Amino acid sequence: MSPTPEALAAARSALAQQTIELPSWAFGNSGTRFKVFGQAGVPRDPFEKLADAAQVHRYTGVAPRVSLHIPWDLVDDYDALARHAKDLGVQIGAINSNLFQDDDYMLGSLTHPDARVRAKAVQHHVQCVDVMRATGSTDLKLWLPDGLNYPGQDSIRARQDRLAESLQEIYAALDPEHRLILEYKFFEPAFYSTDIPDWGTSLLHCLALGERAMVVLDTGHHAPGTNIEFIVAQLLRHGRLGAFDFNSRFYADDDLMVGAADPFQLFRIMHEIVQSGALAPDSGVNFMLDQCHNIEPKIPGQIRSVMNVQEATAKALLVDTAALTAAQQSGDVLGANGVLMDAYNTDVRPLLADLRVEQGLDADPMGAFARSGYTETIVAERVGGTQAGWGA
Ligand code: LRH
Ligand code: MN
Ligand code: MN
Repeated sequence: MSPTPEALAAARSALAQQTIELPSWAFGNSGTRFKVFGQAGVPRDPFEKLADAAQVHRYTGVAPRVSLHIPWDLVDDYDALARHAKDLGVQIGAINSNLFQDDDYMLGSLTHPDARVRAKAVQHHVQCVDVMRATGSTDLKLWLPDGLNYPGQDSIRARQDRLAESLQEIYAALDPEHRLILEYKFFEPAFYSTDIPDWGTSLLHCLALGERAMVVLDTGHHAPGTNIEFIVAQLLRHGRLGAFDFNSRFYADDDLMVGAADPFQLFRIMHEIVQSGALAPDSGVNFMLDQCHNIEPKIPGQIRSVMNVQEATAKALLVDTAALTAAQQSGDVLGANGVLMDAYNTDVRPLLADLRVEQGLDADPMGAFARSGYTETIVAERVGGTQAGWGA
């Protein structure tokens, strides 16, 4: 069944309000632990990363914020960086701390048995809060690489106690308008036991911290087969879904383009979002990308990811909620599933093309960017681009 004109109009106005945040590290050279591939024209500093991110916003109209990763995006003057962002028509989004590239953190950072190492890791976040003040960012994002490789290596329970204490110190350093958003991941770099392996652990720490602590769900951070939309629904019920790190995975934390591996999963996630009213700009859910890979050109890779999020969102908005609820209430299993699949199988590309034209954008962001000549310009002008961070 095709959607009614009213349903299309409602979807269009919701889509017009959607925003997606880009990661600065998507624009630098990156790769795997085997090899970082260099690409011509990649940014040489955070200012150029913002310039590239602004291109994604220019052609999609929905990506006005850029997350920074500290110290990958270290600059002398964050006020100047924020002004530069503003001049480019974007703003600084979440500030990501980095606890995974310092020798002192080999056995842990916020959970380390040595109080001096924990204090150093806490202090790093205090510096990140200064960056937030200078840039106007409101989200401090933490991902904890801490964990154990071997049973008995440290006390699992004592590490949770140390983590709770360290997080409290960080939370206390925030300003009232700041949030702490806490990411989880079930493995890597630790292989036996990870200190924040799952949404439950992240949520428990957030609940202990206070109302401005929220969970971050990175779609690549779960065991294969995990029902991610269930987690989304549960966190939304408790008002604790702070943000997504969207990307795709086939095997591990692959960080591939969003919606490339499993567009149906992305649709199911966005269905939960739409059903809970969490798409609204004031819902508190920050739709971020954490997509960063090594073989595709960076800016078009981000444009594709943004468009894939928009397509999944559009399909979720086209679910006939009244028909779905009626089918669910009457126990019509096939009917309910059919309503959902009808929406998923709708070609929403014309709807999104119309929306772009209405907003004064090109209907085809990939084509418009390719024709703009920006790639040729940066390839000619930039020599010696930086790495995204890994292996730097
Ligand atoms: C960890 C992670 C986290 C980091 C990013 C670079 O795997 O998802 O969000 O900050 O990768
Ligand atoms: Mn992530
Ligand atoms: Mn990750």
